[in-house]
Amino acid sequence: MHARQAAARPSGKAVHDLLIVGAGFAGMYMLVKARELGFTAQVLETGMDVGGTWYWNRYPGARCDIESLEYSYGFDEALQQEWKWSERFAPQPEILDYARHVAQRFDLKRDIRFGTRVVSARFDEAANLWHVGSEAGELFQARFLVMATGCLSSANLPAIAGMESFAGPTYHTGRWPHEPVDFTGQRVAVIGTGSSAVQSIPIIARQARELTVFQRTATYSVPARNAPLDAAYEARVKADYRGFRARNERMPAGFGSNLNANPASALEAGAEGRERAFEERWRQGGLGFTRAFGDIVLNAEANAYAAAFVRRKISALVRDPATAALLSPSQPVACKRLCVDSGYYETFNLPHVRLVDISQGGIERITPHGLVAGAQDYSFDALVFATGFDAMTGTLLRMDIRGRGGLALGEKWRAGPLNYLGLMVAGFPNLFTITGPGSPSVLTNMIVSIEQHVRWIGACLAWMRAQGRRRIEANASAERAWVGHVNEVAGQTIFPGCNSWYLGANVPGKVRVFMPLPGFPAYDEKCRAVAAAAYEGFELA
Ligand code: N01
Repeated sequence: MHARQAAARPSGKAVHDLLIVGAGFAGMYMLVKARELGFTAQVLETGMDVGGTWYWNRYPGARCDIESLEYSYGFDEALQQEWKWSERFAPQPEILDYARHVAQRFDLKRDIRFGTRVVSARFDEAANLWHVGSEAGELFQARFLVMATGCLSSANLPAIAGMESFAGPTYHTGRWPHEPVDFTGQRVAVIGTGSSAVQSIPIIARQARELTVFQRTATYSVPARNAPLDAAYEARVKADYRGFRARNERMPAGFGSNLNANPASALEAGAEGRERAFEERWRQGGLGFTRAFGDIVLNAEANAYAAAFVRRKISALVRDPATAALLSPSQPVACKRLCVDSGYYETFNLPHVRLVDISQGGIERITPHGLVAGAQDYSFDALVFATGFDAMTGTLLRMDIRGRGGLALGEKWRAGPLNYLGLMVAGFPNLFTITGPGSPSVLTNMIVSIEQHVRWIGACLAWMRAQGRRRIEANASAERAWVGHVNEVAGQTIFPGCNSWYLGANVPGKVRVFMPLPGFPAYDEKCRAVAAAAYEGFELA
């Protein structure tokens, strides 16, 4: 696979060097990187535009909870200098504009086929080629296949009896219509209280005549304190953007070097010290809340102090004590992904908003005019599923991916995802997953993890070309050891201690395995060491 050979096989012809599935931030940067290295690449994307998660998640109030100066590409100095964010936390339309800007700036769309859903991929051992099929029956071929399919891209729509019978419109937050949805004067129901619900509920409540929220598990949320982006802060960051990015990459979650993380233990701070620290973080807003002390996600007792603080805040914010109690979670804080809101708890003070506890029996059935839960009949005009995603593995497993000997990925992952570094799967040569399970991915700023993976894959492909290697595959024993390592690291945190989507617990029947790896810097170091040792843990041919 030489650049010169690549030039003789222009994109769009029979065999590409790379097929990249997905045109979100991962797929777009993978395309930039492939071109930079002189490889031909074709991106296949289900949607009709770039943006991935920001193309699909158009629900009211959708915005990023990583600060906008960080939730953006760092690979190109001119790009990061020229783009101007308007707010501390960017809203979805602005992030989508940014993705389109990147696509235009790097002329990406000529190598992206939109409206092309990949449904199958089969490795041809004799030819060292991946044969990839689309829903429309088209076939594509490439030497390498890169799954840039996102961690939260397969909507989780619960199978509730009577689903089809509801007479009004239904929506899923992750598949929101492209045309505006107006709930003015309507009775609306929202099922779910995760991040998407927490962001959309206050906005839907402003329009709806009546809003009923069906809650299975109460969620912790901290205020965003969103505001126009501070110009002086922006100037300071842009004066040394590279340094800022590098400092963020040394943070455990790949973001927030500006948050002054306190390494001290919450156990040693004393009651007053803890209250002061939590209060200060609450005032600042955002995910920096968990940086109040160094052990909030590591020690159950430290975590309990933080959790109790948020519960006290909920009691102070919500006037009706019964509603406040219902909104107060019992699991450790940040065990399920911490939410960041603008007026979530306060919304339940509005006279036309009510909260229904479905923690015991769930929803019994959907009816033509609403639903039945706890033997009670609820009526509404529109139904919003804010029920999340089949995270991390869902999108990959919905495709029929077959490696050596026709081995199906679904079969290989029957007991949970097995791979090495979250990047490659034994038995599936020349197939890379960007931010796959077993990598820090969803526990980090996704763009930091994406850029790290794309750099690693690009360097690996360039190295293989230089070495005359045509095939790379994770070694089965390296893979087993890696999955053990992920479990061990996760076991040292509070993360596996509740029914989160990190564990697949939100999808009925999904194997319960903790999928992401906590700790970006150590992981990045490991990936570098593997590459420096001629891709130790991989088999090359
Ligand atoms: O999904 P979720 P999400 N019956 O899985 C409930 C990212 N994100 O779309 O907790 C009744 O968190 C479920 O209940 P339970 C972020 O990483 C980021 O909100 O499983 N209820 C839960 O309350 C986030 O974590 C941003 O008991 C059912 C809710 O639905 C991730 O995406 C914004 C149910 C689902 O919550 C996913 O967030 C939005 C059923 N059958 C999303 N099934 C930002 O950047 C599920 N639920 C801010």
